[in-house]
Amino acid sequence: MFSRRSFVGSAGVVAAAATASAVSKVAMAALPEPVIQIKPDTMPPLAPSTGRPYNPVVTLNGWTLPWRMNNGVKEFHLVAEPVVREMAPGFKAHLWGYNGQSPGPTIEVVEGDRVRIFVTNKLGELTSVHWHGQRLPNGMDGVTGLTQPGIPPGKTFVYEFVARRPGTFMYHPHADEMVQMAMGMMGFWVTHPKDKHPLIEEVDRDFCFLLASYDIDPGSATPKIMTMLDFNLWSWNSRIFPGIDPLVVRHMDKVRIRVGNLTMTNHPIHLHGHEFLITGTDGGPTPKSTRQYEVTADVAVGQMRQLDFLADEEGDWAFHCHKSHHTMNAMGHNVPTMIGVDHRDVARQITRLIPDYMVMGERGMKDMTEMEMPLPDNTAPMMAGQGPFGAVGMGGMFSVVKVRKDQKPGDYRDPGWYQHPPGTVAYEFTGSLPDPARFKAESAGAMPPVTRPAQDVEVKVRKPSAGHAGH
Ligand SMILES: [Cu+2]
Repeated sequence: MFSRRSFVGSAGVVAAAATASAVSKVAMAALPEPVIQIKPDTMPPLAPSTGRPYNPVVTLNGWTLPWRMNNGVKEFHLVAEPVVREMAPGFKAHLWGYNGQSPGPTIEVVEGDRVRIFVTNKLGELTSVHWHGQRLPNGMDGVTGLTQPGIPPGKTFVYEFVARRPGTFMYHPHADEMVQMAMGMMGFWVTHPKDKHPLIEEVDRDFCFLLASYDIDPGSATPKIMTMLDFNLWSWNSRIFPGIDPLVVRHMDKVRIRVGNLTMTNHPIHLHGHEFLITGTDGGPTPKSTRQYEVTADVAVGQMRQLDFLADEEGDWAFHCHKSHHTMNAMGHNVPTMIGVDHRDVARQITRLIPDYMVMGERGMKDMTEMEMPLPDNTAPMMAGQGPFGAVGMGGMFSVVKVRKDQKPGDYRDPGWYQHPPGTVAYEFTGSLPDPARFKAESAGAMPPVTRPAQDVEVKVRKPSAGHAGH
C-alpha cells in the first residue's frame, strides 16, 4: 500500500496514488495506480515504511517511485509516455519518459526483494524495459524480439524477478533502439543490501543521476534522434546547468554519488575539494584492493559508477563533467571561433542593415554569458548560471556540492552561497608588475637557436563552422 507517503498536496503531483484507506481489496487485485510527477524538483528521499529498512537515495531533480506490498511482493507501475521536461528554467523539451518525467522515477528495493513491475505503454509504438545489471530469468530481461515480444501501444506487461544482488543499476528500453533512449527513456534503480555488507559502507547522503545527451536545435523542443555524435545538450537527469539542483550535504557527512551513463560518449565526472573512492559499479561493490583515491571518475558508455567521499571541507565545490564541451548548452555549438578577430568595422556596416546583429566572442566566449542575447523562444542560453562573484560561464553537466556545518541531518534545501571566512578568497594583486624573466633569457637554452626567419610568422586558426563531431 502507498501508506508511507501520500503525495497529495506535494507540488507537481497530478495523479496521486490512492491512499492506504482508499485501496480496496478489489483494487489490490488489480494493478497499482500509476503515480505521476511533473515538477522537475528534487524530491526528498522516500523512506520505506514497508519491507526492510534502508537509507533511501535522493534523485537529482527527480523522485523515487512508491510501491505497494502485495502478498510479500513489491509492486511498481511504470507508464511509458511522451512527457514535457523542463531541462532548465525557460527551456522545455518534448521527450519520452515514464510517469510524467524523463528520466523516469528511481526504483529502490532491497536485496532479496520479490519485485513485480507493471509496464503500461502509452507511446505510439512498441516498447520494453530492460533491467540493466540485474540477475534475473532470461525472459524478464526486456529485449524486444529476443526475450519477449514488444509491449504494443495501449498494453501492459508484467516483469517479475528477485532483486538478487545489491548495487547501482538502471532501466531503459530495448525497443526501437536508436529512438527511445535518444528521446529520454531511462531511469535509475538501486538495490540496497539486506544486511550490513562488508563492501558497502553506510552513508549519510546518497545521490543518483543518469547522464543523457540530446540534440535539440535552438528554438525547437524535440530531440533529433538521428544524431550519433554531435549532441548539443549534455544533461544530468535531463536537466542542464543552471537547472541542476546542488548536492547539499552536512559537513563531515559520508556521501555517495551514483552515476550511470546512457549517452554515446564517456564522461569524466570531476569533484572539487575532496577525494573519492569508486566503491561500486553496475557489476556490484568493488573489491577494496581495487580502490584508490581519485578526483575524476570516467564513466564510459553504458557504465555506472558509485563514488564515496567524506565531505570534510566546507564550501561550494564545483562538480562537473571534465569535457569542456559538456559544460555548455546548445548555443555554443557550430559557431566559428572569433578570438582575436577584430570585426568592429564589419559589424558597424552590418548593423546598418540588420539592427540586431551581434558579434560573438572576440575576446573569448565568456562575454556571451553577460550579454542579453536575443534568443529564439524556448532556448537554453549557451552558458549561464549566476554565482556570488558573477557569471559562472558554464552549462550542461555542471552542479555544485554544497558542504555546510549548519545543514541539519536530512535537510536537502539549498543553503545559499558559501560565506567565505575573511582572507580565504583569491584576491587582486595591486603592486607593480616586474618584467617577465623569460624575455631576458630568450637566447639561452640547451642549444643555440637556428637562424630565425626575418619576420615572425603569424598563424591564424579558425575553426570550421560546419561539423562539430566527435566530442
Ligand atoms: Cu561529459
